Amino acid sequence: SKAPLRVAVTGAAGQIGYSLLFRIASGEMLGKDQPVILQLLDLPQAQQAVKGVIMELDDCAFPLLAGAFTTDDPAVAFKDADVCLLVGARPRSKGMERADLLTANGAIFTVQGKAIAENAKEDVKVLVVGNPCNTNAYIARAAAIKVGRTNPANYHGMLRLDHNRALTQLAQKTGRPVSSLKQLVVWGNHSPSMYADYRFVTSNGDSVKALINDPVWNNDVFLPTVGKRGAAIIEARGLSSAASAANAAIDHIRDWVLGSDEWVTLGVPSDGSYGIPEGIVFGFPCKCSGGKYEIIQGLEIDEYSRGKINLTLKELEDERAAVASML
Ligand code: NAX
Repeated sequence: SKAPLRVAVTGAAGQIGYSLLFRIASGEMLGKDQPVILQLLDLPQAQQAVKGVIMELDDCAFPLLAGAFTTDDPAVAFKDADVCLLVGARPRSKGMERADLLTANGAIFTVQGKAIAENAKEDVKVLVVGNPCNTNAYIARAAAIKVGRTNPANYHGMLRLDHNRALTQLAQKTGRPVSSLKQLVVWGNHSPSMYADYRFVTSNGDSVKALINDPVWNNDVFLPTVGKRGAAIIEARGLSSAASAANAAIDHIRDWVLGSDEWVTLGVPSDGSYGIPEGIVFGFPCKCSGGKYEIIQGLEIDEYSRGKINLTLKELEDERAAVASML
């Protein structure tokens, strides 16, 4: 049987953690034949709660769960990690300005990026879920690059929830099964500025744009619905998206590690593709195989799309400027 892989999860006591950990332990992320060890990180005051979650993990008797521990020390949590899911972040409190949120998270993700680069496996795969996830990933990557050792291409932000949200909107609009929809991409920042782009989407060979054939739906319904979905969930549930966010994190890592023939949206550090400045963590269409990903090249960017991409890029450039002095 396979040797266990080590999966570090931060913010393990939180609501996303509670949806995520059980699915990782049951093999849904890394494969039904792949044992895992869960290395959980949370703040000192949350250690007791994480211990309770580990008791429940124990009580599932998952055949693939080869171990689990909790710590408040990033060096311990990231030791020899193959995959790091950075879920814990500083939430925006009442009256907190956006700049304060960015710097509070900057402090967390510089520490964690450095600790990953010093302690994890050299080919570690890192996915930042905690918001603002693109810029947090950018910060962790910058801190990791200073240390060296790990692969700078492997610091990602999570756009997959936006991708999945958009897929279901398209399925409901066309009446086609979600599994039939291929070639969706969500460009940019995980924020309402994201650009969910269905110009290339097909369903069993049919163009979804042609099937929808409604010139105002994109601007008036689709983009606002996907862009403001997080707020709509909070409004309905009284709590932010958790199970769907955990599901998206599992999808992102599973496709990256185990491969995907279809396009997937990954938030990855730009290599300059599509004119996005190098290093900005941006939603791109990607293909994955052999544990590696590549950005799909050569897609036509029309004037409307360029405008949308520039807006979401501008937001990320502003965030980058706000944290520049910390890096
Ligand atoms: P919770 O508040 O339920 O849990 C967060 C946990 O993180 C807490 O247990 C807290 O103690 C811990 N934590 C805080 N700072 C930490 C640190 N420095 N090191 C380790 N642990 C730390 O939040 P939850 O609902 O689980 O959401 C977690 C994050 O995901 C938030 O930042 C949220 O904004 C973000 N989201 C990102 C999404 C995405 O698509 N990228 C969607 C869902 C979600 O909004």
